[in-house]
Parts: sequence; structure tokens; C-alpha cells
Amino acid sequence: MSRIATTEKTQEYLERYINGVKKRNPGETEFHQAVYEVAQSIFPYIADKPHYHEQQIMERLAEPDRVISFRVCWADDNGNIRVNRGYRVQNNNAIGPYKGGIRFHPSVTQSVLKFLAFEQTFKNSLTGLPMGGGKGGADFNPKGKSDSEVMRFCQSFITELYRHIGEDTDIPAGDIGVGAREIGYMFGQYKRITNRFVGVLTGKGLEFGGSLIRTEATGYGTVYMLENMMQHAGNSVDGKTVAISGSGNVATYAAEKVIQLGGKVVTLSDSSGFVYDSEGIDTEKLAYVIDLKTVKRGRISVAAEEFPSMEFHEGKRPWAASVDVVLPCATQNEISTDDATKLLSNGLIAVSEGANMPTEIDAIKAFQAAGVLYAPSKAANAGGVAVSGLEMSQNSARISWSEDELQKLLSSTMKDIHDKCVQYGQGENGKVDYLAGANVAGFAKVADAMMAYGVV
Ligand code: NDP
Ligand code: 2IT
Repeated sequence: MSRIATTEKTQEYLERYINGVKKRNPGETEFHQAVYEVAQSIFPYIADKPHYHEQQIMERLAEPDRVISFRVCWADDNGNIRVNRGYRVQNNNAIGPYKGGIRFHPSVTQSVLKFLAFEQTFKNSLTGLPMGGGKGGADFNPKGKSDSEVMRFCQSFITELYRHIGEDTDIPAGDIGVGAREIGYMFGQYKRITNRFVGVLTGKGLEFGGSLIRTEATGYGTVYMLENMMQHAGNSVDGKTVAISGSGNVATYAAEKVIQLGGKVVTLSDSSGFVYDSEGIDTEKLAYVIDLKTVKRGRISVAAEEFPSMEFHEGKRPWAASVDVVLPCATQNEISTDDATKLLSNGLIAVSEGANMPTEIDAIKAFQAAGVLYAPSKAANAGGVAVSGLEMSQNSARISWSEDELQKLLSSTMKDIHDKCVQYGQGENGKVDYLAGANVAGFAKVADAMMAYGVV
């Protein structure tokens, strides 16, 4: 068969598959987007591997093992009864127990959590650790709530979720709106209900089984991925100007690592706008922002009132800035095609995604067509879940590893992920398609495990 005929057939299979996914999951646009983004790499890869088609591996991967949805009732400080919806999407446990974060944000829907659980399946495979893919959350907005309201919400959430999770079944962690405070409340309630002290959640406090460097791991890992890509292309982060979105866990530790590697961070943001600092956000300003966002739970605009070199741009994203590197670390679909065009015209050379699926598909295509080094989230932000996997191992063995040991493991894991992307994504011209590389490398291990189990 000629190459053109194969390509046409592959395209036809891909379209038929995506239409099927859309039909089975009406209105779930984020889920469709994530499945398409993976499938466009996998269909060419499996074109000459009919056993994957015969066994319907892609169809099975896009049908979660189960979706659990439940009511979460709680009382606010004024005694009003509030009702939210909680979820856990257990996508696939072919290579290990379900693993993935919990998100508390008003934008949480079944579609958002299905996209995240689907992505997590490939990301976790890339880490090389035995973890399947899952994700959970609720449409609860922690912003403006008191600590006791958040505690009552977390307790109510876990009172339902506890029966579906376990240290060998499904191990949740943090994500947007879920940090050390929420994990503490959830772990406390799990322990109270079950009377078991086990590693059922990761991202725990260091006093009760948490791992060193889990807090920093996602942001640091995103920058290690960037540095690996830059070095592979004969470049480095040193001296580069970097725009970062978000000012939460991932954004702030990505900023810290960029500064350590000699880069200049000029932006951070939150859902109300972004700050631009022409002199660069140094460690002192960053420490202020971390305290502002995690302890005071304030808005990023307050940082611009504190530092004269910072300007606040209300209601805008940071992508109009003239920068070498972009690290989107806030949320999905935060870089549009227009943003990509603007960034390219300002001389962008690299993107490493701290957030999950932050770049729209046409914007990714624009980056790749322009030769920008582009690391997709499932590779670039895998450092967080990788250290979560190490937290699980430490909990099972009831030991704690040293910071030095964990730093080395994080850095070597990110290097391995980079190298897997090169192995599966390098074209004949020597250019690396990191998206295809990450998708195929993540897929191969999960798909082969599924094949071994037969039809289940
Ligand atoms: P945090 O809650 O700590 O911070 C989120 C940041 O993003 C905040 O600055 C928040 O602003 C901003 N943000 C959230 N939603 C929106 C929105 N809809 N529009 C604009 N800004 C928004 O979350 P994390 O840092 O943990 O997560 C950030 C991203 O990284 C997410 O995509 C998450 O899935 C991903 N990720 C996280 C990992 C982790 O270990 N935590 C691991 C891998 C990926 P505001 O304060 O105004 O809400
Ligand atoms: O998207 C992610 O990888 C996370 N939110 C972290 C998951 C985890 O289990 O540490």
C-alpha cells in the first residue's frame, strides 16, 4: 500500500474514532479535545499494528473504568446548607492503582475531570512508575470561604469518597484549589472514618507521611523539562526572559527554578489579571507572592501595590509580553491561537506546560509549525505526580527519603521523560515532536498492559 493511501486511511480512522467519542460524550468539549490531542499521534503510530485496532484499545482508553458522582452537603458559617457536586473519574488502572489530583473550582464539570483523568493515564505511564490514571474534584469554590467552611466541605466530600479510594486502589492528591490545607482535612477525615493510617492521599504534611519536595516538584519539573529541551537544541534557560501564568503551587515553584537557572521571570497572574515586572521577579518578590497567595489568600494585584517595578493588568493574560519562554501554569485553554500568533511575533522560542492542556490545539500547531520547542503538559508537569509516586513508596515502606535523594530522583525522572519524547518523537530531519513523543511513549506501556489482560 502506498504511503498516501495509508495516511488517508489513518485520517479516516481518526475522524471516525473522534466522531464516535463525540457521540458517546455529548457536550463534553474538554474531553473531546484531550482525546483528539492524543489520538492524532496514536493513529499514525498504530497504523501498522492491527492488534491494537482489533482489541479496540483506543476505544477502551476513552471510556473511563468508572465515573463516580455524588452530592456534597455542608453548612456555611451562617448555618445555611450548601450543596455541591463531587466526582472521581477512575480512567484506567492497567499499570497501577488510579492516581491523580482533586480540583476544587466552580468550573469543575464531568467533562473537565474526564479530560484530566484521560491525560493523567498517559502522564503517569511516562513517569515510569506503576500508577494508573484518575482525577476528582467538586464545583466548590474555596475562594472567600473560612478555614472552618473549607474543613466542613472537605470532611463531607471524603465521607462519600472514602469508600472508593485506598492506598492500593486510588490515591488522590492536590490540584487547583486543593493544597496542603485541604489535603490535611481530607486525610484527617479518611483516617477518622476508616481507623487506618495509610498513604491514601499524597501531598500530605511532612508530619503525617508527606514527602519532601512534593510541594516544589511540579513547578521544578516543568523547568527541568524546559532545560532538557533547550540543552538538546544547544541552548539553555540562562539569560532567557520568561512569562509565567498563575501564582499558585505550580507557577511559583516554576518561577523559583527559572530564577535559580539564571532566567528572568517577568509575569505571574491569577484569575483577575497579571503582573508585569520589567526588572524581573526575584526571590524576594516571589517569597512575597507565595505568602500572599498561600497564607493571606490574597489577589496578585496586591503584589503590584507592594513593588514599584510591578504593574498590574486587570482582566488580561500575560501573553502580550515580549519573552523567549512561556510557562502556562494556571488552567486549561489559557493560550489561544491569537495569543500564540502574538507570542511568535515577539520571538518566542520555547513553551513548557505546567498546567494541564493550557494550549488550544490550533495554538499548539502554530508553535510547532514555527519550530518552537513545545513540551506538552503530560510530559512537562509529570514531576508532581512522579514525586507523589515516591510518596506512595515511602508510605508503604514507612520510611522517609532525604531531600537530596528526592531531588536527584525528580531531576532524573524528568530527563528520562525528555529522552522518551525524543526516542518516540524525533523525525527524519532530527526535529523532535515532543507532543507525539509523549503521547506514543505514554500509550505504548498502557496499551501493552491492556493487551495482556484480555478483554476486561
Ligand atoms: P493552584 O490552585 O495552586 O493555583 C492555580 C492558579 O491558577 C491560581 O493563580 C489561580 O488564580 C489560577 N487560575 C485557576 N483557574 C483559573 C482560571 N480559570 N482562569 C485564570 N486563572 C486561573 O493550582 P496549581 O498550581 O496546583 O495548578 C495549576 C495548574 O497546574 C492546573 O492546570 C493543574 O491541573 C496543573 N497541575 C498541578 C499539579 C500539582 O501538583 N499541583 C501537578 C500537575 C499539573 P486564582 O487564585 O485567581 O484562582
Ligand atoms: O495533574 C496532576 O498531575 C496533579 N494534579 C498531581 C497528581 C498527583 O497525584 O500528584
